Formats: sequence, C-alpha cells, structure tokens
Amino acid sequence: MPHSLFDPVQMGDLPLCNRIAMAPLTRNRASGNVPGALAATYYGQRASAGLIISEGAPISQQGQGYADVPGLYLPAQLAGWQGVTDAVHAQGGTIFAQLWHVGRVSHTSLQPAGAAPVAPSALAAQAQTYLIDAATGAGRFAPTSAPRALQAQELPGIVADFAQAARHARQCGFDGVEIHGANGYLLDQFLKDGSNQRDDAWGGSIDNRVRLVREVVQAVTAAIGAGRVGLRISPVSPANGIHDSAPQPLFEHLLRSLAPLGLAYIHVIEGATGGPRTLPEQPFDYAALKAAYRSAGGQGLWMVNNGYTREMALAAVASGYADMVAWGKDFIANPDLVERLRRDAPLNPGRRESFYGGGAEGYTDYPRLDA
Ligand code: 8OZ
Repeated sequence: MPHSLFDPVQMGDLPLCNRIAMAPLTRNRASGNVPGALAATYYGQRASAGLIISEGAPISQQGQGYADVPGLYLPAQLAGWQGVTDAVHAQGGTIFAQLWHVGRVSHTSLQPAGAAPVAPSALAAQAQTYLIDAATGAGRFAPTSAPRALQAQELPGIVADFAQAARHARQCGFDGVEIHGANGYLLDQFLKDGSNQRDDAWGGSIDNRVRLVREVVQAVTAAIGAGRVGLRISPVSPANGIHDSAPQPLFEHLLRSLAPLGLAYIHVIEGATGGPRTLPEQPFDYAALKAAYRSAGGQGLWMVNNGYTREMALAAVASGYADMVAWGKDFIANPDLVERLRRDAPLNPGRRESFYGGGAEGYTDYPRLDA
C-alpha cells in the first residue's frame, strides 16, 4: 500500500499524526528576542501539522543576525518558548526548535559588544539583514557587516552552544530540534567553498568542510538523543549569497558521514529557497543524494520542501520519493493547512507585507475554513 500524505508516521522517537510539516519561518515579532503570547497563539493555531518546526532560534547572541528573532540562550527566552510549546501540546501537536547560527549574515549592531560577525573566512555575504531602530521602532533592511574569520580554537565553543541550545529546547518543552544547516548561514558557510577558504582542518577538502556540521550533529544528538534531531540543508540554494562549485559530491559525503548517527529526519530544500525548484546553472540529483544516504545506512524520514503543490506532495509521498513534505508561506496564511489539503479546499493568499515584523495582523488573523 502506498503511503498518503495524511497518514501517521513514526519520526525518530515521535509518532506524528500526518506527513505534513510546517517549515521554519522567520517572523521578527519577538520583541527583545523573547517569544511572546502572540507567538503561542500563532503556533497553537497551526498544531494540526504533523510537525511544526519553529522559526530559527539563535543559539547565542553571536548567532543572531536579525532584529526581533527569538533566542534559545537566555532564561526569559526559554520562559517565552514554554508558552509556545504548551499551546502546541494543548492542541495535540508536535514542535521542534530550529537551532540557528547565522555566521556572517549579521550586523555589528546585533553582535556582542558591537563586534564583527563571525565566519569561516573574512568574506562578506552579499546579503541583507533586517534591523529595527531602538529609538523609533522602525524596521529597515541593511547590508550585512564584514565578518572576521573564526579561529580554530573558537569552534568547540560554537559546537557546545548548539548542544546547550538543544538541551534548552527540551527544557522548555520542545519535542526535539532541527539544526539549521541551510540558506547561507554558519553551517552552510563552512560546507561551501564560496565562503570557506580555510586552509586548516575546517576547510579545503570536502571532508574538512563537513567537519563542523558533523561535530554539531554529533554533539546535539549526544545531548538529546538522535531520535529527536533533524538537519535542514539547501544544497544549491543561493540564499544569502552562498555558493559551492560542486554540491553533489559535497552533500553526498555529508549525508554518508551522518548516516550512522540515526537522525530523526533530513530536511532538504530543493532549488532556490522560496524560489525556482531547479537552477539551470546548478543541476542537482536529490534522488541520488537520498540513495547515497540510504546506502550508507541512513535512517529516519526524508522531508522535502520548496514550492510543493498538493498534487506534487501527494505524488512525492505515494511514490516513496519523500516521507514528509514541508510548507512555509502556505502555513503563514493557512493555520488549518492540513484540513485544506485534505479537503482540496482553496488556500488563503499570504500578505507579504506582514511576513516580517509587526503584531497580530498577518500573524494570528488568517481565517480557518470553519470560521
Ligand atoms: C527569511 C528572513 C530572515 C531569515 C532562512 C532564517 O532563510 C531564514 C530567514 C528567512 O533560513
């Protein structure tokens, strides 16, 4: 019997109600980097997803790159997240925290003591960040600041920050964590040769470039158990000015080296994040990536993302190409996306101007079918 998108599935340690995931979505509504009551309402409204993956949660102040994103490193932040996880669990949902270190995609005004952001190499991202003026409260996009190259002896501290954030996530009620290895942030910066030009053990060969991700995954799985850990990757997405000259062997090596760890899932953004699913200049064979992982013994669910229609998602799960499908923008606009997909009902259109920053408008006010 082929599987359906709407069938339950076991994901690592956790039984899920269906194979539909809410993708991580930055919303910039956590004033002072603390998730508030509105966030609890927003996530609670979306608890019918088989899995909710939270918006990126910085693991440290150094890991932060945008205004008003909710951290996982201060007691007040954990208290705020507890309200979120309670709201989701009260509705019978399952929620993971996305562990995020932005690396060079940051701005001096967000960093400890106004320092330069950190990166594998001192190469600026051709990317924008989002800042809020403390005096006026006005938001604006700004170019990222020039980073400094991390010293090798700093890397164990960053690995430890990921593990600590994973423990924090469990303490405040998250069912598990997703490690953000995608979209041009720190881990992706180490993976790809456009941003990693190191000549030590953390750069150069493919095996050296996957080292940081491998150490982070090892530390996080050791901290909370592999059955509660996923990894998100975006092999060819140019998000935040990232590039690799040969992503197919890079990502096959990465996943083969992670295969023995027994992760709950691998979450793959196919193509350009939020954009085209295929890039003529960067062909990529996702089925071959999955085959490499499976043939190395890699267990866990294969979650796919980026521009899936209902029909594509049904076919992806029925054919066995994917075990789960994640939706981003459609979950912003449709708190009951699962029910709408089940009934093949029309979807609310998203209001782009309220995606980032603001309050309840465009956040908790999208209607349900039964409203
Ligand atoms: C949109 C705006 C800010 C951050 C990502 C965390 O792309 C993000 C992000 C997306 O993964």
